[in-house]
Amino acid sequence: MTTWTEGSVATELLACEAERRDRDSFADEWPALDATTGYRIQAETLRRRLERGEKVTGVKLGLTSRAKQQRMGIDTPLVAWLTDAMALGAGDPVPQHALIHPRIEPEIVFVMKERLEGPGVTAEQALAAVGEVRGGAEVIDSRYRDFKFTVGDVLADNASSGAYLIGDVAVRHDELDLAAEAVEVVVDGDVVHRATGADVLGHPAEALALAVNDLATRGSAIEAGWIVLTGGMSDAVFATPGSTVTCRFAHLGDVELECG
Ligand code: 0L1
Ligand code: MG
Repeated sequence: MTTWTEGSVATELLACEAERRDRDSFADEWPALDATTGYRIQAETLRRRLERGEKVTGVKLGLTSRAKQQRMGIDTPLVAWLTDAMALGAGDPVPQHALIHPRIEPEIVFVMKERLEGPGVTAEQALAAVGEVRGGAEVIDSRYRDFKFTVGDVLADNASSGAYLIGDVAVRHDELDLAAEAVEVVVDGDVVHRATGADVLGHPAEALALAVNDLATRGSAIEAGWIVLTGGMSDAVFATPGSTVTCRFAHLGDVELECG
């Protein structure tokens, strides 16, 4: 049996990503891989991403809605990193050539106008640091077979990061009732999921506060200009090649992805 270390798990997960290879959870081979260890491995994979030239563009939360928690069987919200290598532009298709088994989920996105540093940040204080609110779509991917993982596994795997697309409609947070903002996930014309901002921890600003307070425990903050994906509002849908997935927000416009 392989004896895993934080460094060798980081190497393995980045190799799986580069080779589009999935693998089993580490649970059987390293039962002690808990959330704390997962975050340390995540920090090491970020260090290696930056070393190869990627730039941090922001932060993503995961498992902030009941729909996502129930699907993945984990009820702990996750915090992870976004880099410029994950950013998609309008009209870009899902990068199937680089991903293993991508799925798409709708997200409420904050663009930060001010630096935010925990601990002790409330949702109200967090919202005051937000410049713009946008709709978004995250293309999640997992290096674990069938997206089967423990909390330590998924944190080590940067919370299933893949790619993300931000919509082109921007509003100020005080122009919109964010808890009431509705989204439909439409696959080839059929609505398959519906959710609202309230599905994200009651209000997406609660997710932002959670992220910044959690990052503070590891000595990090959220910088001005960064984006924050507040977590899948609904369950994700498979990015089946040939299909089109639209995250249709009530006031934040359509965020559409061709699945390649
Ligand atoms: O694979 C997953 O679903 C874990 C990451 C969760 C992403 C999200 O809830 O936004
Ligand atoms: Mg997400």
